[in-house]
Amino acid sequence: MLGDYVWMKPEKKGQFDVAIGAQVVKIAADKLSVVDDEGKWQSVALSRILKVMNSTSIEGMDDMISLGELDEASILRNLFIRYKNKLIYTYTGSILVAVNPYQCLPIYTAERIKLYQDRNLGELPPHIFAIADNCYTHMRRDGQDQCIVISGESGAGKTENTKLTLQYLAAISGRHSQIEQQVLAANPILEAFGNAKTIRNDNSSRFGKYTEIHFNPDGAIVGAQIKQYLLEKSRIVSQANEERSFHIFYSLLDGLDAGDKQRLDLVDASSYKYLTEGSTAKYDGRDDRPNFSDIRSAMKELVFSDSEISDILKVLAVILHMGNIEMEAHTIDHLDATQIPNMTHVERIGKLVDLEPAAIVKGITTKTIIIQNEPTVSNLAYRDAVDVRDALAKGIYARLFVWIVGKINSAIIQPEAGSCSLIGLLDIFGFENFDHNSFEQLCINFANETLHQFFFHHIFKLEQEEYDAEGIEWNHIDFVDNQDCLDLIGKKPMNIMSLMDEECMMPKGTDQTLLAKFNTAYSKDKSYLKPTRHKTNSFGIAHFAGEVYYDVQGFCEKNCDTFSISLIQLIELSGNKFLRNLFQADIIRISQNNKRSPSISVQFRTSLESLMKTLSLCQPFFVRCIKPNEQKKSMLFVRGLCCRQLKYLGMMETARIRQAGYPIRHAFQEFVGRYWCLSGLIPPSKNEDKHERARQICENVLGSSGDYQLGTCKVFLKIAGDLHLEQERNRILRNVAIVQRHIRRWCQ
Ligand code: AD9
Ligand code: MG
Repeated sequence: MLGDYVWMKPEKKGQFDVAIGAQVVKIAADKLSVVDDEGKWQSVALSRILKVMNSTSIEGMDDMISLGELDEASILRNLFIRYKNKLIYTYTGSILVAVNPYQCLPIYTAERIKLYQDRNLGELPPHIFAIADNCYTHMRRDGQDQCIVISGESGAGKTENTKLTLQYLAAISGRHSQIEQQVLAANPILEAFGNAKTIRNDNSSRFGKYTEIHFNPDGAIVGAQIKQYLLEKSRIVSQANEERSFHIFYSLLDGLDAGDKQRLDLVDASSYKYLTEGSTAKYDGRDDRPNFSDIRSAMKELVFSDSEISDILKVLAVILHMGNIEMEAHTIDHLDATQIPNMTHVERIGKLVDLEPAAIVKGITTKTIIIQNEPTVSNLAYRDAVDVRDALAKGIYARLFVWIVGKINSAIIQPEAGSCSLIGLLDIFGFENFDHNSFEQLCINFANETLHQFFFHHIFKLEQEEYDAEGIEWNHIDFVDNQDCLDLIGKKPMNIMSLMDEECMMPKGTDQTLLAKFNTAYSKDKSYLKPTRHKTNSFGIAHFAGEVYYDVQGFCEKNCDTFSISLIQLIELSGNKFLRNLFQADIIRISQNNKRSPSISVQFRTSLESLMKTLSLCQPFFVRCIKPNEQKKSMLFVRGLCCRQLKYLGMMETARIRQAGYPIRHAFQEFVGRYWCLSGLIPPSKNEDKHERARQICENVLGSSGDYQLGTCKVFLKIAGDLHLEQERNRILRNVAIVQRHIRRWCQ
């Protein structure tokens, strides 16, 4: 009918296959004119119209669960309609979906914080504050630890929502204590050292973070703990075009006063090779200078001593000078070697951390190996020397980052954490599938598979609870989760990660021999994809979020992460205690003749296992962040992009699990309003028992088909049941129209 909203098949084949909403504006014999959700006028054949839109989908709902039709199209449209109205938050039960607005909305004020305090979920419009408040209330009421798992792809808004949650918790538990200020002060430090500008996000977190906030029995914040995961240290030595290194370097160079700068022999960011690979030292929207004083004050708040701050600055300066050491290839006795023609930067490093320049040169241009208990020194070829220099810079920064997190933790830890309850906030990298994927993506995607399973089991449980609340009997549906994929990567014996570790131990292990082993070991594994003609050096994995191919180049080196003995020996020679301290564990390991530290994949798996154990003891809340466009623009919602994210964030699983049970649900009132004509010719009266009328309608039309069940508030329908009801309704309306036409003709 004119003015009706309908679902339409996508315009072209090959487009992402999700129906779009449209309003009918003109009706002709075999065509309809419609305006689709994107505002496009179209003249469409009737065959493109799928069905009339459920009333709940037209204006959108606060909670997806209240949508009468819960499928991919309606989930996507609901978010779109709300986003257009600047409603960026939407519930799916207690799961919060947050679409990045890319603009400051006036929804985070002190008044809003007050408004959301002590309110039930769903009482007020969806909001991150409501989730934070619910967590807090549950924790205080039940004494149970809570966690909020915030996920989404780069730039989707994880870190912003984490910060908002933290601010909310600090405000409502507010004692304005020093510890509260310290917990809040941790963030600017972590962002300075762990965040960077990337193509996807100007303030991208290059590490995963789990923050536990501890509360005493009165509900006041008494401490916190931060765990970090997998810092992207390769960023120290190279950045893609339009990207930067970690913010701290630019803040430091912009914010240091002239005296300090001179003491560290530093000049502008544009002079450092390690800072200019991406050709974007400056960019709109970021002022590095005031940022530096904020970082310093935050460090003071977290009791970093003056000498520690000074040592941190020295170490950062060392890294910058290191990148500027120029090297040249040459030969000694017909063998490849490397020389350093200009010693300026080497000398500067020597001065900063009290090292002999000659020792530095030896450390990065030669290699010491032990042959028959005798150390033997050989020269490194140019490329290898550059790699050693870069490894040293990366190794120093990675250890500095770990030290900083440890320092923050020592200031904010609650010594008697046992007597407290806690809320954990997980802000961790989303699923990644780039044109080129490597070892890091494998680790990140493994973490995402693990978290997906955790989420999946949770929504399954929620669905079960809805059926229980409505008194609906349903056979427990068999649902395949992603266990196979988890097994392949890191769980079953001889998994991908354990084969990688094995290869690290082999004297002749290479990336190629590793790939060959994978191909043999997993030839029959459905989740494993062999190299293709175009990707001969890669293997693929069928992840829950799609297939990803990983290039094995560099896998062994990245996984073993060995820091050469020569470099550790070089650090040992430094007169700077702070630097030596950063490498303490390595120095002890070498002195105990234990050459290997646990591989990166072992470390990552261990910390992931411990995280999952922690999360499983908490009541979880989930926040799924969506990036609506790639251009960081406000009010632009790209349907295909959002749909892809909804899929891999598992939001469509809610629909899938529903489809396996009773996917279509109507409140009795609404159901009777639409289908009353299927139970006689008398329209329902205001006070009539709608439950009884709904029962009559279902019995009349669906009989004992098993395509429906009546709950306490809703009718639950299978697709077939819904279709049958619609067909019957259409048939009756057609008949009524025919009768009306006859009557009109007879009256004329
Ligand atoms: V990454 O994986 O760390 O690269 P995140 O953390 O998911 O990513 P982030 O929270 O940093 O993304 O958000 C990216 C940018 O989007 C922010 O810098 C803000 O400019 C913008 N943003 C995100 N959420 C909001 C919001 N609720 N209100 C306003 C927002 N702006
Ligand atoms: Mg982030």
